[in-house]
Amino acid sequence: MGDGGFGFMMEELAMACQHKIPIIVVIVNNGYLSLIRQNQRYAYEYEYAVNLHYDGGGIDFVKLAESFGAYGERVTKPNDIRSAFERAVKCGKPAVLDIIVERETDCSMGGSLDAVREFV
Ligand SMILES: Cc1ncc(C[n+]2csc(CCOP(=O)(O)OP(=O)(O)O)c2C)c(N)n1
Ligand SMILES: [Mg+2]
Repeated sequence: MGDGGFGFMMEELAMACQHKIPIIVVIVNNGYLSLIRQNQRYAYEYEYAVNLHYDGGGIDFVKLAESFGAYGERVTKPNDIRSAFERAVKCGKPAVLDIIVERETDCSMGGSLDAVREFV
């Protein structure tokens, strides 16, 4: 899920820890509410209240995971994703992989299926 989306429901991680349910949360972390950022930029030509880095310092999802009693790991290189995922599987408890991605890559989007715009 996105970093913003994880913020909407991160308390569920505490529930998973309490009940020892070894889910793995993979965060695609661009430091933005990017769907909203894109919509603002392309539909309204402004950008407002969508930056989750808070003046350069983002939420530390690894520490957050650890504070709940879960396993946490940050990944910054694509080649490290597989081994991080293997460690998350092996740890036997709820885990969060905080995968850092490019901040302003645009995704396909549109107001209807036949009006989806691709950003290459
Ligand atoms: C509870 C809730 N609040 C607001 C929204 C509106 N919303 C849809 S996508 C989005 C941004 C999500 O950001 P992120 O999860 O970081 O994904 P990104 O687009 O950056 O990949 C928001 C706020 C929502 N879907 N659900
Ligand atoms: Mg995001």
